[in-house]
Amino acid sequence: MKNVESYLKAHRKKKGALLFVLIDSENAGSQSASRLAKQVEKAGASAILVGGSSATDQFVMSYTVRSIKKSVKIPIILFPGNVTGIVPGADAILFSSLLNSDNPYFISQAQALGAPSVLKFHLEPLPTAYIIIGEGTTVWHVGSARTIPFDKPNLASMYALSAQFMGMRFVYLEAGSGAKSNVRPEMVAAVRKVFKGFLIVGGGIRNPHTAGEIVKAGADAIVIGTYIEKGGSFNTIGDIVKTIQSVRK
Ligand code: 1GP
Repeated sequence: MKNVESYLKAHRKKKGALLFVLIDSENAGSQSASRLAKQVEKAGASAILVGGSSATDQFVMSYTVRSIKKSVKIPIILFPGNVTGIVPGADAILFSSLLNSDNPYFISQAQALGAPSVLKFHLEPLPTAYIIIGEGTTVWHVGSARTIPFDKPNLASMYALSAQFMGMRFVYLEAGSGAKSNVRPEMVAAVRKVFKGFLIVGGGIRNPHTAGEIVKAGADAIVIGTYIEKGGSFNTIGDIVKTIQSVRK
């Protein structure tokens, strides 16, 4: 797909809010990944993210991307946890800087190392401020996050405003895969107040109610991974899509 950013913005406008589904190539075999992608596309997902902070096997990831690509029309967006998350065959990449990391590697060094591959593989870079909320998750550990407590919306909004000033067009508020708590709507609302770009929220979202509250607070897209990975129902995914679309319309 050409111009994923325009596609996302147009769909967001048309549908109200979008669901992205995260497929961790390390946990899903490529066969089941493509089956899963087909089912979530049918349930109304607008994009598939492939990656995660513990998905480090490039061969498996590349194979997974290619097999998903054959099964769905919605864009495949890489969601790399490191330079090893950059593989050919996807449509775009969340070209992210982990703004609240204590390790400069995750803020700008991995990006410099990975940029030539993004160019070589013709991946559309979506400039993303990645902000980690809460602690105890894999991404929190791997990314050396100076984490933002769930009850400090102001801190998140400061980072989001800096992202806005630095010209980033996407912000991703991340509670972490399988997080016990999701990012609170109050924090989403605080970020929405200052950030004009495309706002993604993920981590620990498992039901239509939570998804709806997060979208009502201002998210443009929510991300769901663990719920589906653990065999969650596709009917619930359909309900989540319906809920988030109706909230914003
Ligand atoms: C993780 O935000 C995504 O990077 C999705 O989180 O796996 O908890 O749905 P879950």
